[in-house]
Amino acid sequence: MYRITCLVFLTLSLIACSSDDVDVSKTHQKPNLIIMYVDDLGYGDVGSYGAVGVETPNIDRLAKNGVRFTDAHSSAATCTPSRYSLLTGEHGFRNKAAILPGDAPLLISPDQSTLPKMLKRAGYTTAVVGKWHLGLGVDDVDWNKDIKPGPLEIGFDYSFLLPATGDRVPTVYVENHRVVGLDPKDLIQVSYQEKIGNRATGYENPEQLRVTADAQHSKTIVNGVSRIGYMAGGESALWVDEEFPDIFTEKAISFLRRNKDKPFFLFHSFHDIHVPRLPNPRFIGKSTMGPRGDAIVQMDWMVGEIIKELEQLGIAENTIIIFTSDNGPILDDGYTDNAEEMVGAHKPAGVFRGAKYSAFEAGTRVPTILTWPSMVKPVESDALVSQMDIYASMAKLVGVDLKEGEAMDSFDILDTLIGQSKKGREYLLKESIGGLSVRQKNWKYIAPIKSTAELPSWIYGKKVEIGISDMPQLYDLSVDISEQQNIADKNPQLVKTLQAKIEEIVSEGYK
Ligand code: NG6
Ligand code: CA
Repeated sequence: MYRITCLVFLTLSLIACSSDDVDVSKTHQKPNLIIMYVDDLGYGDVGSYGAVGVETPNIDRLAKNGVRFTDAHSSAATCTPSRYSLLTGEHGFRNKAAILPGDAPLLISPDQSTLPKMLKRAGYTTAVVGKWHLGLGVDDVDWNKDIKPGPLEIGFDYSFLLPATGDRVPTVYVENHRVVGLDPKDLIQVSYQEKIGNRATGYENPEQLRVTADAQHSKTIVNGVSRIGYMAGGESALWVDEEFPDIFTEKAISFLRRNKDKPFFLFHSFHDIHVPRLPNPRFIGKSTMGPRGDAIVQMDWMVGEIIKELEQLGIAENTIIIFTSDNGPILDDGYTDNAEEMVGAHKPAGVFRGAKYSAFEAGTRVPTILTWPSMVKPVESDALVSQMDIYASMAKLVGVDLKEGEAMDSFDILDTLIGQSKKGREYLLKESIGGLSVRQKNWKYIAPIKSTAELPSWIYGKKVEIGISDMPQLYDLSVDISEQQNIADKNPQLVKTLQAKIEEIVSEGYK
């Protein structure tokens, strides 16, 4: 009861503060926010969501002490659109967000509203550490000069990035505007079209590889692993994949230490458990599932280090942690790392059908936990929520009035996110490879496409069910959680209504 009263008071006082007389940025109680954004982590991949074959004690501790969501979603079944939505509060398709190459320009315009900018209006200091994959610069980025616009131009005060993905060049870190450790006499060149420079490639020199890869991942070899794209130069700046957990943790912790006395937002964006999965040697063999499981153990260790640091700094009580993933799980995503062979009884997607890329539930339904020790009591919530809703909900919490059109697909569901209510969204549109689907309560409708020939060709090599077809699909998740019985034929009226709803949300937004 005390917590509820306290929270209501806090929220109300912050809202009151947002009017002219009091400066909210001076309010002591404003909570810190850390979003721990794991890459490709499936619903069933952590202990508190049913994992076998890997233990995740730190994440399980979060789940035990916070709100554990069972129907929470990324906005899309792939990375770039999900990240775009998390940071802007709008669907990726509104800005044609799709999986970006490593040399793509910045997808979010410096003129756009963003979650970190909104929090800065409330006095927060902001940082992003880890995977970016939202593009950098304009046109052809020159990696040897100031790389901008980037995170600093869209609301982050500090950034330390893995620019795209672990499997894409350039394989260097970018801190604020600069590549870290670059030798000006050995300039970086990147191409996604043709081979440049003398570095070996996977297709020419397979004997140099530590892991074999598919054709797309067989270009420039760095650290014994071939990547997507070609890269020349920058030898002194090349990353070592096995160092990711320590380097990203160190950068995140330094940010926490520097900002412990004032409200901050840290977007802690993990490389794990994306491919290539090359965990640090101290995590090898710590699961029964090979590199994919060991990468989960490594990721859980990173979570634990942050929690420990918050406790040591004395700021854990008033820090909100949101732990979640950018899309569902995938076993083989281009490298032969035995993920399929060693999965055993473990179910990466839990009971859900599909995987990363898929319109079925597993594409976007991801483990999602919110903790806030001083305010939030442990509870399980089956509310339908989206990562896009963090934006409007946080705005409410910190007393920022959103501008007209800002975060247009984001709902203020603060009470639900902090476990005070079980009321979720009425509708949630989802993007997956090739198409759109919509949830309305327990109904799931997947819109048909004219022809499956519209799907990108690389997807056919995948052993995942994309879920999109040329037939309408309707599932009743209340009795068919694994989407096995397509009942579209029996419910033509509902199919029509949900198809119209998709078109309405696309053209006008949610009403
Ligand atoms: C795909 C890659 C895949 C992965 C994905 C991005 C191929 C065949 N597949 O295009 O390996 O990199 O992009 O993953 O190239 S995500 O989690 O960042 O969306
Ligand atoms: Ca991803």
